Amino acid sequence: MTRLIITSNRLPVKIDKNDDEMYITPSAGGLATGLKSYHKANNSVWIGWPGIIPESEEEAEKVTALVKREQCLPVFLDEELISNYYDGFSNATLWPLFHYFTEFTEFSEEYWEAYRKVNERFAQTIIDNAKENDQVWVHDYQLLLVPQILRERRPDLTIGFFLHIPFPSYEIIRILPWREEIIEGLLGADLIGFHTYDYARHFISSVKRLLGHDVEFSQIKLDNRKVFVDVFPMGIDYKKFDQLASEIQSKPIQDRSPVHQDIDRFLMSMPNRKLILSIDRLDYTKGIPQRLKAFRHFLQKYPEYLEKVSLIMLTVPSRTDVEQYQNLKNEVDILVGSINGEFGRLNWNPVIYFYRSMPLENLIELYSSADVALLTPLRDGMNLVAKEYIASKVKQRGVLVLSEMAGAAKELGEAISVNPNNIADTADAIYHALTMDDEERTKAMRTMQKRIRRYDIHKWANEFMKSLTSTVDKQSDYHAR
Ligand code: GDG
Repeated sequence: MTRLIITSNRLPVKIDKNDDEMYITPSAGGLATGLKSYHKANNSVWIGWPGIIPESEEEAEKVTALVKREQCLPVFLDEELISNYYDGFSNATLWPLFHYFTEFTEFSEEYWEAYRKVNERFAQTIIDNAKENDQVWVHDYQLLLVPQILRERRPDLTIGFFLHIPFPSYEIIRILPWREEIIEGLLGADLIGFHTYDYARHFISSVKRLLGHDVEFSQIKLDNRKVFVDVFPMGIDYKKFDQLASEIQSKPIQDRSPVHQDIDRFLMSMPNRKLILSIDRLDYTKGIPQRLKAFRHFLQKYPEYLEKVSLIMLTVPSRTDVEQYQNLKNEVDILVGSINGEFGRLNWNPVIYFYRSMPLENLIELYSSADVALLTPLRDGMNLVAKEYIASKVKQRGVLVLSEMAGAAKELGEAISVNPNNIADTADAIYHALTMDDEERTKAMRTMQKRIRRYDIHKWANEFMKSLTSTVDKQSDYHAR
């Protein structure tokens, strides 16, 4: 029986330490929560970093024992590797470059060496634990070199790779000093998956131009095998959001959580009060300053909404050791302060700003209460928040304003689409969302719900795995010719 090994930078669980006691908690984030049920149901093994640096052999053994109960195996990293591989090459080189932020992209041999070393360590852990003919599913930009290392040392394995962020155009990727190594790393896979057709197209064009391989119908022809490239737009656990949102909404007001009661009080304190919601990691790709400027423009242009509308902005701390993230935090703090200072009243803040994460229950309360979701990334591989908002709108009372730069925009044509760099247009889109008639709003939401419900996270994982499995036969046809 072939088994599946999943690997990603982070495990779906993380280990924390309180005094001397270690405990295990689920990791947040779309990939972890989404794939976890697939992982459990299919008896796979998940290999990744457990989120802690053990201080002794004994501690490392404890961590291993704890994560093993969740069918996980740890890859340990020390402080220096985390700084150069994770904060460095992953988040100060690949992340900005792949999101078209060339001005933030750092090139450092030291980062690159650490990246190679960690990819090697992940691959070796997989090799040490893989049985003959196992399947391996590698995730995301932190592990681009893993497929090739596996291919060289364990050609018996079937290797799939999925990229969660955009793959940029050739003109961007060519800037990278290690561009050939990165593409060759990926070509170790049998199947490479992307969220959208455009990312797949950019990848194929880079393969042709940088390495000169022949490509026929999304199949890259190497000397002795083919690499299959395909599109798998990641979905969410639709049922979970739909069910939790129904439960939350049917609770009597007095039984609701404190956060939910605050939201209720806010909405009921004045007739026709409205809430606009945005949720994202505090990341420069998410277009947070542009969104705030658009909201300010909206308040200037449509003063009838003063005191009537607030923007609840949940920004989750992220990569706080990287300089650009610290600068962004300052910029956002200043903008929020200046908007609230300019327009606020004693009993009303235009922007309600949280810089922290919240439990899922509160997230769903926010989704289900918000009249508008304003999601305006400058670049985003997919954007699962948009899909979660849609799934939580059990009564279809909500409008999605979505950046055309998010991968999700390709599937959500009924959303109000904006170019997030166009501040005036985004302000008008907010107005349009708030004034949309009931029928139009319900129809758009229903159509999007139908689509997102059908292609959910389970379907996504199953389709990818089905495709990966089918590459085995296709490869042997290729050999036979
Ligand atoms: C990358 C790509 C791609 C957020 N705040 C809280 C919280 N979240 C959860 C959301 C959602 C996830 O985090 C965020 O997912 P996104 O897709 O929106 O964005 P990234 O983190 O940038 O993810 C992205 C994704 O990978 C998957 O391929 O879509 O383009 O950049 O699930 O619900 N969860 C909780 N509290 C919070 O405060 N519990």
